[in-house]
Amino acid sequence: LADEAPTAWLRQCASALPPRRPDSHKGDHGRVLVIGGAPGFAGAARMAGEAALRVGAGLVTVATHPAHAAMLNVGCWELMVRGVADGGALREAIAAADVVAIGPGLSTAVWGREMWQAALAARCPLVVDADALNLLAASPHRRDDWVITPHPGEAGRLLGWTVGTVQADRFEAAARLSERYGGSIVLKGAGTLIRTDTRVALCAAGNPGMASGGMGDILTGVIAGLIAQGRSPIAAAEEGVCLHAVAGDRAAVTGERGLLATDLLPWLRRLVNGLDG
Ligand code: NPW
Ligand code: AMP
Ligand code: MG
Repeated sequence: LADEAPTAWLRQCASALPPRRPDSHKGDHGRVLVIGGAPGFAGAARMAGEAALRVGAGLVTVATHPAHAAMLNVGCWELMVRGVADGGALREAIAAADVVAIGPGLSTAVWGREMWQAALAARCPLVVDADALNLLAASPHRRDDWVITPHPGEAGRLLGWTVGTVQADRFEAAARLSERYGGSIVLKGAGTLIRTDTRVALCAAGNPGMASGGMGDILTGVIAGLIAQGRSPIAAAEEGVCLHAVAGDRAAVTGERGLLATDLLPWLRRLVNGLDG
C-alpha cells in the first residue's frame, strides 16, 4: 500500500508533464474526446471537458446529444462540440483523439448504449465513468489501457454487490474490480483507492464538501487531460485523483457547504502548474 502524501504526487505530476516549450502549439498537448450528456445531463459532459482544458489538454471536444449540442460550450468557447445522433457519427472523432472519456451524463438509454459500443472500438486509452460503468456492468469487458472511476454505487453494480458490501471492504472491492475489468481502478469516496497493476494507493485528501453533483465528472476530465498530455493511464489515475482531491481541499477554504464542482477549476490550474502544492 502506497500512502504517500498527496503533495508528493502533485509534485511528481507537475514535473512529469511535458513543459510548454516556447514553440509548442496546441497539437503538442493532446486531444481529448469527452462522450456524454444525454438530455438533462449536458452539464456533466461540459464539466468533464472544461476540467480537461484546465489541466492543460491542448484540444478538447465534447461529443454530445444533438438536442443541446449548440448550447454545451456557452461560456466555455474553448471547448469544441459535436452533436452526434448515433455511433457511426462518432467514429471520426474517436479516431482523432489521444484519449476518450466516456460516461458523464451518458444515460443507459438507446443513445448512450450506441455511444458506448462505438467507444469500445477506440484504439486510444479510455476513461470510463458514470453511466458507461453501468453499461459495462451489464456487459463486462476487460482492457489494460483504461481507467475506470466508480463511486461505491457504481462499484456495487459492477460487482453485483450492495453498496454496504463495497464500503465494508473497499480494498477487496478494488481488487475484484481489477480482476474482472482490468486497467486502473479508481474507487471513489472518502479515501479514494487507486488500484493499478503495481500497487494500491489511498488518497487521504478531499473533503465532504465534495459530496455534490458534478464532482466526479470533473475528476473524469482531469484524468483524461493528463493522459492527453502523455501521462500513462496508471500515472494519470494516481495523479489525477490527487490533483482533484487537493483542488477540492483548496476550494473548501471558504467552507465545505455550497462547494460546487466548478469551484475546483481555478485550483486545478494552479496545482497542475506546480503552484500551491
Ligand atoms: P444513496 O442511495 O444516495 O445513499 P447513480 P449518479 C450510491 C450524471 N450527473 N458512498 C448512492 O447511494 C452522472 O454523470 C450529472 C456510498 C446511490 O445508490 C451520471 O451520468 C450532473 N454510496 C448520472 O448523472 C450532475 C454512494 O450510488 C447511487 C456514494 C447519474 O449519476 C450529477 C447513485 O449513483 C451527476 O454527476 C458514496 N460515496 N456515491 C449534471 N450536472 O449534468 C454514490 N453512492 O445512480 O449512478 O447516480 O452518480 O448521480
Ligand atoms: P461522483 O459521485 O461521481 O460525483 O464523484 C464524487 C467525487 O467527489 C469523487 O471523486 C469522490 O471521491 C469525491 N468525494 C465525494 N464525497 C467525498 C468525501 N466525503 N470525502 C472526500 N471526497 C469525496
Ligand atoms: Mg459520477
